Amino acid sequence: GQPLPRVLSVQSHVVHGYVGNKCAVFPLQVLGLERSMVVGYCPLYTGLLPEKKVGRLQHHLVHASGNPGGLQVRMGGLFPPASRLTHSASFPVAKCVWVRCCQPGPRPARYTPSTALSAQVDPIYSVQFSNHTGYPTFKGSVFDGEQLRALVSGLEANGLLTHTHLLTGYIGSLSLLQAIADLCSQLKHHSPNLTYVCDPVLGDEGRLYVARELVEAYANSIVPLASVLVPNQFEAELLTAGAAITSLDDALAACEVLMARGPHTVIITSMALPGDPDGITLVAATRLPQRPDGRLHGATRLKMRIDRIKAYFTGTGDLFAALLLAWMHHHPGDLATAVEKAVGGLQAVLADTVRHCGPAALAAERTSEVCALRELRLIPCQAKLQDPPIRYRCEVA
Ligand code: PLP
Ligand code: PXL
Repeated sequence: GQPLPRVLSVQSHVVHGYVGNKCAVFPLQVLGLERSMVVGYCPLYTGLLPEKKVGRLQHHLVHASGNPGGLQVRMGGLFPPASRLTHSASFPVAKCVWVRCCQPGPRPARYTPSTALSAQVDPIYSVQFSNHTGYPTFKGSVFDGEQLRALVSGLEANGLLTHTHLLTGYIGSLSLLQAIADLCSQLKHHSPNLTYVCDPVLGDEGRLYVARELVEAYANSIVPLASVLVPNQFEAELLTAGAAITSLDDALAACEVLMARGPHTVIITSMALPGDPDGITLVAATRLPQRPDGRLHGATRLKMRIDRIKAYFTGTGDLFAALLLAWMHHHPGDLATAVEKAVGGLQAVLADTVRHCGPAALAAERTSEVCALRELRLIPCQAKLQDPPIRYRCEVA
């Protein structure tokens, strides 16, 4: 079967608040890329298992998995009809799990220990700052390429460089970006099917917030290595030699240009189209075959219009990239569903944050207090990240 996901996420750390890895690690963990349970053999048990028993169950299942018995474990909710029960599946650890036997039978003589519990998210911090850079001040330090190489060599020496996914966001320095290119090649050596989800953070709305030299480095060294590229409108323009994107067709053309250089999937995450000041348009294109029974019956060019939320937030792109990675993993061959769930989770967090921060959502002056009030409310929205309310649907572009 599929190797269990292990994500290496190279992004910012902030002590207070939510950008970079603070926006990525928790969502990836609660979306099942951390501890998932592998379902094994259970001749006896049926019913709802309270939280305090989950640990025991988990322990038991680790030892029981890998055999073709037939137990289903699900978080909450109802079981699928018996005909849809499979021998094994994995689900995130939740407060309650349903357990039901589907194929009682003799206990096998030998249990194969599962590796499910080693599926995990490993963060590397590209910077460590007190808070995000939109606050009136910030303190901290930036990681460089040499420091990244040191960590990677430690992982390698212990046989820990076995990640199935690489996720990168804001990278402040050219030397770190070059080390990431090398890291990616090294990871591919161990996992030829590595999925590299790259948010090429360069700037937004016409403003560059990294050194110029990074544009070229992304275009030449990183884009060819990426599997899934998630630029915003400005970044897509920069990476396609500056041609303005002012229509859906321009956006699709930019996706083609970028895909031709390597990535199998390109999603322009937020575009302002002329004539639609109240909307944000997302455009997605993929070379991966899409399931005919998926949300858009195999379509590989998608668009989605989202109502613009009138508020200023930081970290939304980071959260989107993490959610997309998780949902693409859970819905292979159905990019439309993955995008809908990622957008649904993000919108739920934004709506809750707006509700919570009141007038500060719209304050033009970025005082520390305003910035702190606008921090994304990821943790209170855990349930909505896991089961996102879907208000926006993809359409065929
Ligand atoms: N292990 C397995 C396979 C189970 O099905 C259960 C179900 O209860 C447990 C462990 C723990 O439950 P109990 O404490 O009821 O034995
Ligand atoms: O969300 C992007 C981001 C990443 N890392 C740091 C930031 C920001 C945005 O402000 O300050 C340190």
